[in-house]
Amino acid sequence: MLGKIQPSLRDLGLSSRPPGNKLPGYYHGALRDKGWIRGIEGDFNASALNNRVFTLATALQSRIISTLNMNKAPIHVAVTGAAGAIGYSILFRIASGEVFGPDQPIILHLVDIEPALPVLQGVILELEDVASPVLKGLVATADMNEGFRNISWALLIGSVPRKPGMERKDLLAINGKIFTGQGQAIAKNAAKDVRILVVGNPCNTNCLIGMNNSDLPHDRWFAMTRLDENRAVAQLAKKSGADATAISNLAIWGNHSPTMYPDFYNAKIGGKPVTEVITDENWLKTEFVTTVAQRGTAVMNARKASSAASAANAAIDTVKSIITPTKAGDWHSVCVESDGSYGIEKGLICSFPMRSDGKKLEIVQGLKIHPFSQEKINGTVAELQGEKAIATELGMLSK
Ligand code: NAX
Repeated sequence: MLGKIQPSLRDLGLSSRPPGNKLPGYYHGALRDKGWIRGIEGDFNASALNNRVFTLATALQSRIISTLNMNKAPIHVAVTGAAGAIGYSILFRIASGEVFGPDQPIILHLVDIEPALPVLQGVILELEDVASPVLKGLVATADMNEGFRNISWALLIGSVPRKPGMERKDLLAINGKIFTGQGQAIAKNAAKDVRILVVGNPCNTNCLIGMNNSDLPHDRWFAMTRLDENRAVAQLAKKSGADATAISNLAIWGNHSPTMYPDFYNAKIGGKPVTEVITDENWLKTEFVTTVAQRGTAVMNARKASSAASAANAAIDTVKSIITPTKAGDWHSVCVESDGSYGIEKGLICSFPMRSDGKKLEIVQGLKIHPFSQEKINGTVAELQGEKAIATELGMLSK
């Protein structure tokens, strides 16, 4: 029988993984010492290092987290394109508590189009089968008002993929319409604190369209270049032999497209400038930039499907880096509305080096831009300006 149970595992000083082989005693000891369990001595005999006890300890861990959830109000999180490939990867990680914390109850809104609803039913069955301690409700719908009601986060992933022979303008004409409607529906239905991450391509301009068709403050709108950042980090780690965690200050500038620019001149490996560690500057300017730019195509050619798990992972990294204070001196890539920093046209949704204090994001100021970088940034910004012109021509940017 369980007695008084209140705190989180972190409060107990417990990691989810007990150190060494002190499995049962580890949970039991800490819980008993703090007086948070009583009357289960028989089952928690610390000398009985056997599976039965560990299973019970693990069950207790879930139970504690589950009980804790009652203290916080649930947040509603919408994922569009929930029946798609990225949706299938991201939903289970959100449901695990990884993104918003193990003590934050979540109500997931799965939004997709009508024909995808039967598939969504299967996703719901599997989400139920996770028996997640944080997942407190599921809404599956093709109705945007219902889909965005009370949400604090919208991950706008759903969109129509580019087909062979389709121009960027054709894609914008189709997907822009989706984001016009979604921007309006989010503004009408979401919670006051709502924040929106656009993943569906062309994500920068879709974000611009959504933002311009809603009355929400513009600093709530983000688009995703974190996958490009992660790809760049992986390439630098591979080339230098350093661990991925040693790579810092890697910003993507511009558009999420092959024109994006991974700014290796301002990035660091183990605290040193990248160009001091990887002295082959020609490799950095050519092969490195091209590999990152063409990575999506490489995945597509090999998998015969576009990046999904790594894209879901990048979306999770993006949300976490928005809601968590950035490590001192570091930054991450997020596309936000340009305020004119670095001479980039005001109002474009552009990827910048960004820092967060856990609540608000800011563009990192004062970075020295190498002439090679400047040329690349000019190119990718010109592409964003072109997309904005098309969206304007299609009537998607006038309120
Ligand atoms: P899928 O084709 O597997 O899934 C898309 C889902 O969106 C489908 O279930 C579809 O029914 C749904 N959908 C279509 N219109 C919708 C609407 N109006 N409302 C709600 N749902 C709608 O694509 P997936 O691989 O999941 O990719 C989704 C999007 O992410 C694509 O636009 C893709 O280009 C984009 N990506 C963006 C990345 C980035 O870094 N920003 C990287 C990965 C990915 O390429």
